[in-house]
Amino acid sequence: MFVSIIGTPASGKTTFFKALSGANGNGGNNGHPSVRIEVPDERIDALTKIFNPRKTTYSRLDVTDTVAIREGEVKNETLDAKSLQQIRQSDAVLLVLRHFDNGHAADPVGDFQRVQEEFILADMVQAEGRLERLRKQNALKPQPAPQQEQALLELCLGHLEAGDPLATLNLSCEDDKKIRGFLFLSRKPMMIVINCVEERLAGADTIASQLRERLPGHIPVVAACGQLEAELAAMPPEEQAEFMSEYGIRESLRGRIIRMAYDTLGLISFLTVGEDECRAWPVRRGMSAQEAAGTIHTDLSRTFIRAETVSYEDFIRLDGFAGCKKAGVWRLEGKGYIVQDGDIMSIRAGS
Ligand SMILES: Nc1nc2c(ncn2[C@@H]2O[C@H](COP(=O)(O)OP(=O)(O)OP(=O)(O)O)[C@@H](O)[C@H]2O)c(=O)[nH]1
Ligand SMILES: [Mg+2]
Repeated sequence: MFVSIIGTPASGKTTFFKALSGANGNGGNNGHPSVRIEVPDERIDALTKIFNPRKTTYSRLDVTDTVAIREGEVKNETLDAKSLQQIRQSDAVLLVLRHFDNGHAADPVGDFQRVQEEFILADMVQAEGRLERLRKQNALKPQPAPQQEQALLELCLGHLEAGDPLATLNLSCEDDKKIRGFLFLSRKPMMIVINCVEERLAGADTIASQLRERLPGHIPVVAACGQLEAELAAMPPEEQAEFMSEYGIRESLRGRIIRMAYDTLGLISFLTVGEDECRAWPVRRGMSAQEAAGTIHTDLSRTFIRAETVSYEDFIRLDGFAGCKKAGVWRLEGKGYIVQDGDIMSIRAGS
């Protein structure tokens, strides 16, 4: 899963990136604007103690810093096509809104609206370009699939022209899949961080509720002080607790963002265990056992027979697989089984 940090110039994107990557802390970024964060998971910690595997692997979230979206940039797509492309390719975006003065007064709500407008404009350009080709093609030689695509894009364009982001357009699952290929910006799952100076942190709730009134659908909003969080992330772990209590930070930003990202992306984790490896695998909620097997290895999806399944809670409560079998909670699930968060699975596959 791939999250891009975006925002207006000097809003604190790189500062938050450092807070998330632990700047000097884990040496993760080394000046590279992309970092892989491990998702803490107490279940994996506990299973590692039980199985003592050669390797422990947590779920990971890839976070990438971007250069600013500057006025005009997105519209004519001349200046920074690269960063635009990066946003298009990401699974979700984390929008940083500046709520500290830096010569220009802070206007987080206005900034949100400007970013949203730029996304809508860029999507209009994209939809119009494709529609132009489709209309010509359909006028010459009408065929069902391109005609359906034209109708769908016209629906999208109408929505955009009314000033609404595509995130608020209700589509059938099938149509949703079809338009994913266009990588529309205004349909990307979004999370928001209001970047406050310390003394504004307490008042940030007002901004958050003003924003929520303008937000389409469910966009989570949190407030944080980027500078404090970046300092915190760069500290040795033994100093972090004291710093956090001194500044009233209850949970590190990294933990909050990871939870928000899981929520926004609709992710859950299933687990695999053994002497070789204990591992958490992130999958989308609603995924079938067969699809989930494919995230381990594409071949496993093709050759899938059954998934040996037990919930983490049962596994702990009943003291392992033997206890689960005895209690009748150890299951052999078929292809269509919908994977649940915390399922411990072992895939039986043919050749
Ligand atoms: N007062 C205050 N300043 C901050 C905070 N976060 C970032 N800054 C300052 O704002 C400036 C820009 O921060 P960056 O993190 O580089 O912002 P950016 O969005 O990455 O900037 P560009 O990549 O140039 O668009 C720096 O001088 C930071 O020190 C904050 O929470 N409070
Ligand atoms: Mg930057």
